[in-house]
Amino acid sequence: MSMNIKEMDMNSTLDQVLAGLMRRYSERVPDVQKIIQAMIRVGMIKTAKDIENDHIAFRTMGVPGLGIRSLEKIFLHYGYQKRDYYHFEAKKLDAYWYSPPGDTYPRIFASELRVGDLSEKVQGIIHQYTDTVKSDPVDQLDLDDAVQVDRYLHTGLWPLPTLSDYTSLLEASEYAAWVIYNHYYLNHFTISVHNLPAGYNTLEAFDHFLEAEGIKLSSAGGTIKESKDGKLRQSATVAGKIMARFSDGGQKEIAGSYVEFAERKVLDPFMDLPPDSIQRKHRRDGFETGNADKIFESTYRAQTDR
Ligand code: OOG
Ligand code: NI
Repeated sequence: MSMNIKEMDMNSTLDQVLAGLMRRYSERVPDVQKIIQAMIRVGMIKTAKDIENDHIAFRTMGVPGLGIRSLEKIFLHYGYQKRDYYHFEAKKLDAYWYSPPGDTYPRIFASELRVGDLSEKVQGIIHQYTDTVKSDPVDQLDLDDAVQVDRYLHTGLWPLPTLSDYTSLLEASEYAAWVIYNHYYLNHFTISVHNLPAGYNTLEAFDHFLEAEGIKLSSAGGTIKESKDGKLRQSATVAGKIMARFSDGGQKEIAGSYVEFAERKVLDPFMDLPPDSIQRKHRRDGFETGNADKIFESTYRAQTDR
C-alpha cells in the first residue's frame, strides 16, 4: 500500500499515541508483562512486537462535551472508521467499534455510560465532577501533536473523587466507579490467538496455557464467550487491583484494567483458502453484544473479589 507524506505523519502520530497508551497500561497491569514473558519463554513469540493486538478499549462518561463523541474525534483524525453500534440495556451502556487505518493497528472498542438513565442522586454525584468540563477538551488539542494527545489521555479529566462518592457510584454502577477514577487509561488490550503457532492458536489452548501460568480468567458468562455465529470467541483476565488515592485522603484497592484474548475464525466463503494467505479481512470482524456484556464484568467486584 502506498502512502503520501500526510498519511505517513498521521500514522507516526498514531504509533506514538498507541505506544503511550500501552506503556501506561503495562505499568499498571502486572498481568501484561507476566503474559508476554511467558509467551516468549515457551517460544510462542520472540518479542512483544510479535503480538497481534486485536483491539483496545476505552470507557467514557456520557455527558455533554465528553463521552464517545469527544474521544472518537482523536481516532477518527488518525484514520479510524466508526462502525457498528451496541447497546447494553441493564448496564446502561452504549458502544461503538472503530476499524483501524491498516491491518497492523488494533481495532477500537469505545463504550459510554448513559448517565441520564441513572437515578437523580447518582447523576448528581457524576455531574459534580464532570461539570468542571465546560466544553469538549478534545477541541482544544492539536491532534497532530502526539505529546499533547498522550498527555490528554493520561490526565484526569475532572477532579479526583472522594472515597465516599466512589463508593456510592460503585453501588449504582460498577462501570461509573471505574471511569470516575481510571478515566482514559486503557481498559484492555487484546491478544489475537488465531495467528499464534499451532498448539496455542485456539482459545481453549491459550486459556489452558494462561491458567498453567497462574493467570486468573474471568468466569462471567463462562471462561470462553462465543458469538452466535461461533466465529468470535473471547476470554479475559480478572482486572488487577490498583491502590487508589482519593481526594479526602482515603485509600482503597480498586479495579484497574485487564487483558483480553480473542480468536476470530475464518468466514465461510474463505474456508478453503490456504492458511498462509488468510488475512484479517477473511476472518470474523467486529464485536458481539452478548460477549461484550460479560467482558465488561472483568472489572466488577464479583470477579475481582473472587
Ligand atoms: C469493554 C467490554 C467489551 C469486547 O471486546 O467485546 C469488550 C469494557 O470492559 O470496557 O471489550
Ligand atoms: Ni474487548
